[in-house]
Amino acid sequence: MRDVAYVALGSNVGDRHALLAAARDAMAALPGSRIVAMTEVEETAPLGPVPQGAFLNQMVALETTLEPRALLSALHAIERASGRERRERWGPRTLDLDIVAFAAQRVTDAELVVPHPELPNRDFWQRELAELESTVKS
Ligand code: PH2
Ligand code: MG
Ligand code: MG
Repeated sequence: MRDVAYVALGSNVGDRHALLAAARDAMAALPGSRIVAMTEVEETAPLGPVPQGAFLNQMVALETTLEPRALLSALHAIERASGRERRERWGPRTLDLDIVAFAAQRVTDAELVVPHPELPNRDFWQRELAELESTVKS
C-alpha cells in the first residue's frame, strides 16, 4: 500500500545544510518512495536538557510503500551513513530522522511509537506537519 510518512530532519553538528540535503536525496532513493512535499529548513534553539548548538530542522512528506518499521530501519541506515554515532540521548547529532506521523497508522512497540510522542511538545513539528498535510491532501 502507498502511504505518506511525515519525517522530521534535524542536524546540529557538521555542515548542517549539506547533511539535510543528503538525507533528502537518500530518502527519495528508498525503494517505492518519493518526497511529495517539504517544508523550508529552519533554525531552532536546542530543546531538552543538553546544552548544545542550534539545530536546522525540516519535515518532508514521503510517499512510500515501506511499512513503518522498515522505514525506521532505512532511516537509521541513512543516519549512520551521515557519520552519526549514538552517544548521548538528546545530545548533538549530525543527523536525526524521526517518523512524526505515518498516514493514519498507529504504532507502539519498543523501537517505534507513531505518532511521535514528542509531537505535543514541539511547536515547530506541529506547524510543519499541518503545512504538509494540507499540501498533500489538496
Ligand atoms: N532534537 C533533539 C533534542 N533537541 N532541539 C531542536 N531544536 N531540534 C531537534 O530536532 C532536537 C532538539 C533530540 O532528537
Ligand atoms: Mg529526534
Ligand atoms: Mg531520532
